[in-house]
Amino acid sequence: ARRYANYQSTIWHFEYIQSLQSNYLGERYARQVDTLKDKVRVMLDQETDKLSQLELIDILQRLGLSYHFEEEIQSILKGLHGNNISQTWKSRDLYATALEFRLLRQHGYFVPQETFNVFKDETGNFKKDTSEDTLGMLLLYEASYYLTKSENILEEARDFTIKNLKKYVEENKDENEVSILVRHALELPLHWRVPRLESRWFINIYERSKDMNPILLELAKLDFNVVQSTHQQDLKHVSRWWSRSRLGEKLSFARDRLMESFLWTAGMAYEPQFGYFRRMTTKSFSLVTVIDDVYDIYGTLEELELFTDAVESWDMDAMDQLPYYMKICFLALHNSVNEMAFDVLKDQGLHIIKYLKKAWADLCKCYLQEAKWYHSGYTPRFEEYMENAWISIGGPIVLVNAYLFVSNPITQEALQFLEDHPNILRWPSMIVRLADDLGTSSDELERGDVPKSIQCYVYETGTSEDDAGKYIKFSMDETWKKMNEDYGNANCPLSGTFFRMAMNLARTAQCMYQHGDGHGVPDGETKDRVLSLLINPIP
Ligand code: F3P
Ligand code: MN
Ligand code: MN
Ligand code: MN
Ligand code: MN
Repeated sequence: ARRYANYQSTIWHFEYIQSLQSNYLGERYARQVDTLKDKVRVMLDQETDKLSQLELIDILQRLGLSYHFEEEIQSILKGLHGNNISQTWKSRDLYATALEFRLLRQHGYFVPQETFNVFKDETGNFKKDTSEDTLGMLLLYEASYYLTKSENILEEARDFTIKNLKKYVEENKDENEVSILVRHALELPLHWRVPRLESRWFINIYERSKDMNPILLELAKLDFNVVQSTHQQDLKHVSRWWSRSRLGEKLSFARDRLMESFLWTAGMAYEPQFGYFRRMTTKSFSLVTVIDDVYDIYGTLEELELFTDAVESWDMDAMDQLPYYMKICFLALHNSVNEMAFDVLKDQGLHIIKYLKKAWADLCKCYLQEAKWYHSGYTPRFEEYMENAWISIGGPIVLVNAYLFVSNPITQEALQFLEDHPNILRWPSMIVRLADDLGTSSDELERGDVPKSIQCYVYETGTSEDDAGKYIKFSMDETWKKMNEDYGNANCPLSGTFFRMAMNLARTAQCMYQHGDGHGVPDGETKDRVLSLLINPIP
């Protein structure tokens, strides 16, 4: 007897997506953006006060504008990182020190955690009076999330600031500018937030700020709307592919989640120059979602073995043995992936099918492992589960996409590096897996599925579900520390762009599953996000 999941059908239909029309497409607005950009460039150039420079960079980042000024920002930060400039501008100011620390680390410059020792007293605790500096606390809090595993000063700073900021919120229940920022920060630190979503939120806050600069605000709104219009073009493109594939109707047991898939890719890279990445990777997310349902819900174990063999061999002959629904699924995958590879072959002269098919075969093998565990009633140990589950979540496939569809030239060295499952694939994928398990496992278990991380942990240790949930969150936090550490590591053939996309994948997962199953359930929080990021321009 086959299972069904009773997933809701999609709320974003083909006709609706194709009917989207933005006023912001075209030359007129692009020229306005350019004019405003020039004005901001002058601001960056003429600002000589160090602190004001950093504040401007921070605002530009939060408004989603910094991608226009990467060179200018790099050169300012590089200048600050040089040791021989005078440090008096920040002297003993926590706010300035923490802001500089965060921006430098974010851009890959190493700053030692001991920088914050000046704010501690003889007993090694953070000084009492620092806790009265709310903005300083807030910035130290944001900085502390760049910590690596062994950085205990930052760990202490994080505990200390969380405690004091919570107290501040308790005592300031009214909505003032600072308390809104503090509450938002305590919900999730900046370092863990999805950039595009954060910008949409921050533009509104900035509009009401007493320090608001009208040029920055105007550019932020305009740029948001212009970029949104390019997202809509991507969306229309990939929705034509989805509609032609007819996967949504042919595999009626599976999730039809094109829009949600696109939201993931915009979370990973929203900048207009990554349109090709978004289009291709939305296909991959949608295919992952369908194929995952084949393995988790509809397929019999025998069918799943055949499907896995077919993907591994990448051979059309293997299709003959598959049932009709799997033929549709296999050929859709085969055609889509081959077409992506054909693009690369045309544009770069490189033959990459071997790498893509390996990534898909790895994924299917891990799906099959879970299906076998489920059908035999086996509960793995936590580590044993994770060793398979960080791949079965689809992280590696998505990140291989992130490399292939952004890089020119693609290098053999990087491809081989990625094939060996390096940590740069592992850590973000683990975070996606753990976040997904927190958001989806109760439904999955009810329906019948392999035990997920929480259940494996409960089974292995005998703790309560509650404690297991805490342990999962703790593991996510520990994984962020490892990711922070890797980010500072230079000897890797992948670019800063790739690292940022990898971290954004983890951030997007934390956001998608923040209030339950944001990928599977289309009309909750996710619908609001789609509307505010992809559909409605900022007035
Ligand atoms: C595989 C799925 C998802 C996870 C999607 C996330 C990606 C591709 C980074 C949607 F389609 O959810 P699900 O909860 O069913 O995955 P699982 O691995 O738990 O079956
Ligand atoms: Mn359907
Ligand atoms: Mn699955
Ligand atoms: Mn699933
Ligand atoms: Mn799940």
